[in-house]
Amino acid sequence: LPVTLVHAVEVVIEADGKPLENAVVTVVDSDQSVGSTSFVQIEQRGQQFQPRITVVNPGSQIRFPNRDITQHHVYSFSDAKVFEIELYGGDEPEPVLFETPGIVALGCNIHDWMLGYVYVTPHSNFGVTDRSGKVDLNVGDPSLAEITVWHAGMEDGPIEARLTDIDSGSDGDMTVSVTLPDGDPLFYEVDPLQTLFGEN
Ligand SMILES: [Cu+2]
Repeated sequence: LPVTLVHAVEVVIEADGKPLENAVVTVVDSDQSVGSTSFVQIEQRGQQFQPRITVVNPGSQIRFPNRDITQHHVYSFSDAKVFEIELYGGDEPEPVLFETPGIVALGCNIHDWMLGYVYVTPHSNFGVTDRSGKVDLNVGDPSLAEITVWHAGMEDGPIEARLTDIDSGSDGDMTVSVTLPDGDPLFYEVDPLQTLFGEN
């Protein structure tokens, strides 16, 4: 059997020269990898989706527990998943099944500013950038590895890049620059008064 060496690579995503949080980076596997299903949760806490970005493989289920005192009404009209959880409080609604690869935008009927995403990918190797724009990925041969990068503020779909084509920083980081025409829609502050009266 061939031996597959795995290399740890740190990828940095930036926009306008600044680190970009909440970007989804996937490794495009040439060997048709099949991801595994997971069972995760996206909380409604402080009148935000937490986390704002969740990445899963098809067949995964997501719970949407409400940790606030106020009720929420979570929905998506996206092609990859249409669903609605009507006004609910702290009780635990049924988990939602995500079967179709694609990008699912989450909203709340009550709180217009609440915005979140579920990114459903068939690839098993993915990550979401942290506040410093970084994500650690394991790849086979870095000179052959292809990645995709997506962020909610990007105008078109995910962009593709080869790790060899990416600027390599002085500390060995691979940096990908993306363009957000209208800024970062996921960088929003919750009204302090709303939080005061709405949060547990
Ligand atoms: Cu809400």
